[in-house]
Amino acid sequence: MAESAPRVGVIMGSRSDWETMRHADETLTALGIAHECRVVSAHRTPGRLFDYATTARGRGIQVIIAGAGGAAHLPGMAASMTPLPVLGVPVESHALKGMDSLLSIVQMPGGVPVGTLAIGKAGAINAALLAASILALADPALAERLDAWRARQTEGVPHDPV
Ligand code: RP5
Repeated sequence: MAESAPRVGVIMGSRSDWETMRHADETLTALGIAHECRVVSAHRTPGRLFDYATTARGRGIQVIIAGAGGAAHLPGMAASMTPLPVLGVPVESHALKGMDSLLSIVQMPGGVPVGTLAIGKAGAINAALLAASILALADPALAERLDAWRARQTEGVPHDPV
């Protein structure tokens, strides 16, 4: 089930985003999807962002998950430099609870899409699941693993509240 070359690139603006973005990493791992995780800051390492976004497709990356907080330009700038689907995760900021991150990521101009997820952990998990859904369109084995993951989730919901 394990894959080798990364198909999903998980990038984040800072190590401080890892506590959120590790949930994308863990979900991709649970689904057996080869991926890589990198710190790439739109503001502090613009050259690294350029290199990452412009070479991702050629390296075999098929979906990019980008998480950032505050003035969260990473997903949009990545999307501006690659035709790959980019899924944006707004990281919860201290000052504005992630509303700044959300609005920075979601309000893209027509022509450069970013699929924006929920703020925080739920967004990171769902970005990984959405990446899995995209890849599963052309990967029947992954589609089966995703179906099984969803079935386990459904079975794990208790009937009783306590
Ligand atoms: C953004 O600024 C990062 O994505 C992070 O969410 C936020 C704060 O970064 P640090 O100051 O914690 O490195 O670029």
